[in-house]
Amino acid sequence: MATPHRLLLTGFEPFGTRDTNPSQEVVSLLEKESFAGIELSTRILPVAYLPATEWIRTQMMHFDEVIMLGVAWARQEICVERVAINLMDAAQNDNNGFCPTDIPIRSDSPTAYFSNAPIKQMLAAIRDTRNPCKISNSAGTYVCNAVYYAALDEIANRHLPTKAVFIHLPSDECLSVSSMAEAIKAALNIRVRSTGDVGLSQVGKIVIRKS
Ligand code: PCA
Repeated sequence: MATPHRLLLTGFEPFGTRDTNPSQEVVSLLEKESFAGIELSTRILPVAYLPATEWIRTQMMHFDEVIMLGVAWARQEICVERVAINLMDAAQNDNNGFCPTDIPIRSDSPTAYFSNAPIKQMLAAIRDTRNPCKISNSAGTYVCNAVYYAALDEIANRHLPTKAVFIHLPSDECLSVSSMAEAIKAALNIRVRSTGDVGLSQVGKIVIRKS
């Protein structure tokens, strides 16, 4: 029997003035389902820079693929994030009361990482579910970006085969949670294999050179 694809799916608890988070609701819908060939693990992360980034780093070595979800309330589409940047710059406190301004996530690490997952293929799978979606080139500078960055940094530092992607969900006023769950299910069913030929890119480093 083929070894199951070990997939970690994460969402976030509510934060700020909201008492729900669609990413948490999508994770709780999907964790009730079973997916052929996939060993699904789920986790709801605290909206707190330090515990969330520390925890995600400890997980990278245990999974073939990691799909992280969060909400971006102002967005109207499902956004497959291309890049994570080495910056914490919060417009509001995290749930631990931490509000960093212009602080690197890890001072000796690269400026940014590209996702090492086949984001265009994931986007196509989501588009096939007829939900609004796009590639986004900024995951922001709040906790979602920090978790994404920590995941890719850990993969790069340890030379892990794990594939990681972050997907921002829109407000549930734009799209129902069940539609979002259908879309994420489609992305998850791609089952990105580290040994397969679907990966379009390796973990990339962007180096800003001073001229
Ligand atoms: N969205 C926030 C953090 C948690 C979440 O769901 C963000 O975009 O950073």
